[in-house]
Amino acid sequence: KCKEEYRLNRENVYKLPQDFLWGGAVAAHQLEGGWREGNKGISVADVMTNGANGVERKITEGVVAGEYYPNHDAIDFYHQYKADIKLFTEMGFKCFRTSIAWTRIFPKGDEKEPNEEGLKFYDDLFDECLKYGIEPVITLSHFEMPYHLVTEYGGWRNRKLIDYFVNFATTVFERYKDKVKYWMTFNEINNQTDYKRGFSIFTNSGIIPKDGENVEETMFQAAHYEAIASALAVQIGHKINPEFKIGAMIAMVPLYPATSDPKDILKAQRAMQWRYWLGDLQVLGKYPEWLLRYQAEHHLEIDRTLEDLDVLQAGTVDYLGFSYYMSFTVSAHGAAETVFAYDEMEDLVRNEYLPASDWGWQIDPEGLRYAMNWMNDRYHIPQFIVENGLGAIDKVEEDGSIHDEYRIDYLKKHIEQMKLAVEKDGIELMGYTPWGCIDLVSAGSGQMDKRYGFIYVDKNDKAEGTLKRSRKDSFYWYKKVIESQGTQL
Ligand code: BGP
Repeated sequence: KCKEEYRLNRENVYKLPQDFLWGGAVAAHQLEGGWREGNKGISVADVMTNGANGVERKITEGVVAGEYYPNHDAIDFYHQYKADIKLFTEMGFKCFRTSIAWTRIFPKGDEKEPNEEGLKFYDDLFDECLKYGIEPVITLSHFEMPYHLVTEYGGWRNRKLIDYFVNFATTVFERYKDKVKYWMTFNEINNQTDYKRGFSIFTNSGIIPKDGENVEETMFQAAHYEAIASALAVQIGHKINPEFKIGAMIAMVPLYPATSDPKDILKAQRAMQWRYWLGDLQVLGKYPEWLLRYQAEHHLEIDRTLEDLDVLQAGTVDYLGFSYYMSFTVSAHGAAETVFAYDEMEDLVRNEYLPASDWGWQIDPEGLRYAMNWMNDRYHIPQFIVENGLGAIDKVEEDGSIHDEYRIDYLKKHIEQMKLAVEKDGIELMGYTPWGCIDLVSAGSGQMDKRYGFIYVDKNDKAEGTLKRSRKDSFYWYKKVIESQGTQL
């Protein structure tokens, strides 16, 4: 049957489908603001330290008086979303990816009854999108879990979190079942495999390491519970509306061997396995063999029941959402020049063939095609590029214009490779939503200066600015790209 469908749809297989989801992506805590409005509770993102100048961000014990947290008011999307969606419409968006702030629905995370004001906000937001024919694409958990779940339960190291997440997921699936079709469970769920950089484990799992704790074991435990919660949500979602498409969301950064030395090749292969086993849990519904052996060898005690393994099998995702910004290169001979303070297992080196952004992210459009093929060979399910883009400092000219040709160049080259992956390699791709389609607070730094948008927002790191929105050159460019179905780049 599958073959038959493939043959019948052949005409569409090798080009972007007519209903291709062009759009843009954001996350609630990075643009909404209104952090205490509508009975919203405090999320981990609301109490994170600043990460300017490469300092690692941490979850603090509450809000420090006198500190400024840009995400508390962010770009005020909470109040200005109607005008912003109008701008998205002007660009021709077919979809809009955002997240539901868990703390708007369950302010502390462990309540039984949801907060009606929060539910109403997203009703209005989705209605506004649908009014213009824009499909909402919704992430359930995007680095913004309730802070109370961290202080009271220790974050995702606690099995109880599964119930709280499932309650949250069920509530919003029920409420928006006729408004939202595309969902993702956890944003960049695999970031935490890089647990030695604390930021990823704080944001993904709300884990504040305790003295003497085996953080690796905690990471495996938290990730396991998240995978179970995700699998349960997939099953429940499909019951609530069989039309739902519920995806995984992984951070895709391909890891290349530095040379053809077989030692480099093995090291890069291992690094890929290490970063993507959470994809295996969500797409294949099972643990890879090497990981089970690794955990046993290191005497890591993971609470993992046979029933859990059945849940994983029964709750595999419909598609694979992923972010793509850059590639990494790995050497078995030690990192001569370290690119990031990173898990030493990966020993990253600079790739001499690739330029880098101002933040040191190595720009690699062909890596996108490579990554899509790698994932397709492994998973054979539809893909969705839900983040891609260039973070840069933009300059506003005297007449108010913003000439961001560097951003256009970045996106153009990535779209070219995305099209080759579809047209030449036959990969089924659902859509493309560049990150931060409107300027917002950076997740890595917690600041405004690293901008991704087609739409400029007048606000700086010191909270100065009018919040006025203006169209960058990339705005007009992307509008044409969508209009021409990606043929005019
Ligand atoms: C991804 C996150 C986003 C986003 C993006 C850019 O990891 O899913 O939330 O912020 O990266 O990162 P940054 O904001 O650090 O430039």
